[in-house]
Amino acid sequence: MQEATIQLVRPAPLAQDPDSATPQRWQVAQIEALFALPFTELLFQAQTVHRANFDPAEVQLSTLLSIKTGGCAENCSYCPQSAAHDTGVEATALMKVDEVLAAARNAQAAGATRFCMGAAWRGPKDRDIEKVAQLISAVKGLGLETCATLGMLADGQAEALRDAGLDYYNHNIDTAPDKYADIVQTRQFEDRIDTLQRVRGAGVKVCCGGIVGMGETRTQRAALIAELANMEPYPESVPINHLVPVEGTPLQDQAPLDPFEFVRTIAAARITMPHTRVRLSAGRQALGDAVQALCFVAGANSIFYGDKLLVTGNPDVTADRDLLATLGMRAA
Ligand code: SAM
Ligand code: DTB
Ligand code: SF4
Repeated sequence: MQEATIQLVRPAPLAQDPDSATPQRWQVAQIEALFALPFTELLFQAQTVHRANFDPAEVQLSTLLSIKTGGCAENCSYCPQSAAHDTGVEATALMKVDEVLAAARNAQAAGATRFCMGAAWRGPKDRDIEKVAQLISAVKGLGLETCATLGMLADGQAEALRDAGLDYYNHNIDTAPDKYADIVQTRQFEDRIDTLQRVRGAGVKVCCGGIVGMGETRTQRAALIAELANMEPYPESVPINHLVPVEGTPLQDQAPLDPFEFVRTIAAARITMPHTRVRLSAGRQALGDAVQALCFVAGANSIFYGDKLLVTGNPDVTADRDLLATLGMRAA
């Protein structure tokens, strides 16, 4: 019964793109067909896939720390940390080991299992990598999983991070390939793919997702999910951010996305990437508890946990604990 329903939206054998050297697991049109399902049907399918792979009551908790804030040379139109936008975010130096360790200990005491260190760099210099390597080793020494997001990596840098104890590298593709140039002009979509390949090549796990609510079409949301799902292998961790429109950025006045469309995006990620951690990332404050609960039904099973993201707000730790308790869910 369940299998028959799934076959309705994913006919076998899959049509292949004749120009592609490797088989495309998902065509954009197939993912659009998922988005077009009745909402209840889509959530049923997503929950079915979710239960086959995860305990549906468990949520993994990752805490973020901005180890080097602001003054970034890239012009990402969503980002409050770009030097190109007047957002009032002050540029800071890289944090010291003892400051980072104190934050990591707090996160661990609050129940986080992964600690993600973010730096507002276009890409790190080799001397930055040496310093971040010390931070990674120190955090890893606490028994936390480590994640870093430092921008584009050059040859050898992913290996150096791996040797320091890095478990995951976050590097988002952010939007559909054909929307990318509207959102960022200082780099190309392919630059992101190059770094992701370096991360994979070094044997570091990949955390890669995107942002929805930037004025993209539904087809472009489907294309974002297709790009992620067709990675070989697909990322171990997929953060889905809802745009936080920050004053001073070019997207400050972007109209909010229909929340059901956000939930559909989560469901499409779950169905197309059955084993990945799908993470509710930026924008949870605006989503509210009821929409987040729908996202858990749709297969989200990770959140950014802690009172702050990098520079913008996040639900506070007590609110998240209350939400999980209310829903009868627990930290993984
Ligand atoms: N500089 C590095 C990079 O771009 O990969 C790491 C930090 S960057 C802030 C990490 C991610 O945060 C971006 O790829 C984007 O997905 C997300 N992000 C930044 N600003 C956001 C916003 N206003 N709303 C939603 N997500 C945002
Ligand atoms: C991700 O996908 N989202 C996080 C994390 N990876 C690095 C960052 C969200 C940033 C939101 C805006 C801010 O606070 O700067
Ligand atoms: Fe810089 Fe990353 Fe922000 Fe882009 S998203 S401006 S690369 S910190």
